[in-house]
Amino acid sequence: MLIKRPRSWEIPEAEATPEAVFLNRRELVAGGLAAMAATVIAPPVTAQNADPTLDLYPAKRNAAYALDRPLTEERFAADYNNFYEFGSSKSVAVAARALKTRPWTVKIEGLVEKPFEIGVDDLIRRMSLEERLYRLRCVEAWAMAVPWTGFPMRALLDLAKPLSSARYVRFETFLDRSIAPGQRQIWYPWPYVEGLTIAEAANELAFLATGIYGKPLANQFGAPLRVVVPWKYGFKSAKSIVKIAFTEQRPKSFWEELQPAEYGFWANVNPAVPHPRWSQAEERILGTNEKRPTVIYNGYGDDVASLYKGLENERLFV
Ligand SMILES: Nc1nc2c(c(=O)[nH]1)N[C@H]1C(S)=C(S)[C@@H](COP(=O)(O)O)O[C@H]1N2
Ligand SMILES: [Mo]
Repeated sequence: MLIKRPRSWEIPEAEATPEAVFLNRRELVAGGLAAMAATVIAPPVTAQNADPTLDLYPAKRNAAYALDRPLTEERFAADYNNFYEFGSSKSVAVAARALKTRPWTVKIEGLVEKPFEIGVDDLIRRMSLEERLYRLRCVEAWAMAVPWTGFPMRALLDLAKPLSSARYVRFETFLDRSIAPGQRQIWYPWPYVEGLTIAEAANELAFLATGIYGKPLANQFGAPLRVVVPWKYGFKSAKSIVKIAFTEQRPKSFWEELQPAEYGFWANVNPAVPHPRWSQAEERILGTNEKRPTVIYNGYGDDVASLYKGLENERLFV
C-alpha cells in the first residue's frame, strides 16, 4: 500500500488536466469520433478493443503521482514516438501495427530462484493495475506528461524472486525481422536491450506499463509491456518486452553499444550535463512546443537521488 506524502514536484491537482475533461474526451471518441480520430492519429483501435485485458481499463488513478504541468494530449503522444524497430522517424504508429501482441510470452531468467515463462495476460491479471501520471523526458530534449496504466516494477521483482547475487535487471525487446523493418538494418545491435540496478528497479517510481490514456497500450507505445522510469532519459524505458533477466554483470544497453560516448548506463536526467551534441538545459513539450527548463532527475529527485550516493564518480547523467 502506498502512503501519500508530499513531494517537491507535487502541485495542486487543478494544474493537471482535470479527470472530467480526460474522461469526456474518451467518451466523445467512443461516441462516434473514433473514425475521425483514426485518420488523425491512426490508432490501432481494433487491436486495442480486442485486447483480452480490456476489462481492466481504465484502472484507478494513484493520486500519489501528480504532475506539475498539463497532460499531453493523446493525439500528440501517439503520433511522435521513438521505436527504432519500426523506423527512425517519429511516425511509426502505422508500421508498429505489424507487431502481433498476442499471444505474448515474457521470459524471466538468470539469477532467480526458478526461471519461468508467463503469458502476458496471465502476468497482467496477477498484478493490480493502477494509473500514474508521469513526465517523460527524451534525451533528444522533447518531453511529455502521460497517464500510464500498469504495475510497480517492485511487484515483478516479488514474482521473479531474484537471488541475492543478482545486481542488475536486463530488459529485452522482441526480435522479429519479418515484421520490424528497422531490425533489418544490421548496423544496429538488435534486439533493443536496457537495464537497471536492482535498487533502481525496486524504487517505487519504477513501473511496468501495460496501458496509456485509460486503454491498453497502442503498439507504438511498446505494447503489450514496457518499462517506465521517469527520472531517466526516455531510452531507458524499453518497449515490447519479451525477456527480463537478472544478472551479476551490468547489461550493455542498445544505445550504449552503438554510441558509448553519447549514451551510458545511468542516463539520469540532468539539465547541467549536456549531450555531446546539444544542451539539456531546456525541453520542448510535445503538442504545445512550449519550452520548459529541464529539472534534475526530471523532477523526481526526492525519490531517487539517494540511489546514487557513493556513485559520484560514475557517469550518472549520460
Ligand atoms: N524497443 C525500443 N524501446 C524504446 C525505444 C526504441 O527505439 N525501441 N525508444 C526509446 C526512446 S529513445 C524513448 S524517448 C521512448 C519513447 O517512448 P514513447 O514513444 O512511448 O513516447 O521509448 C524508448 N524505448
Ligand atoms: Mo528518447
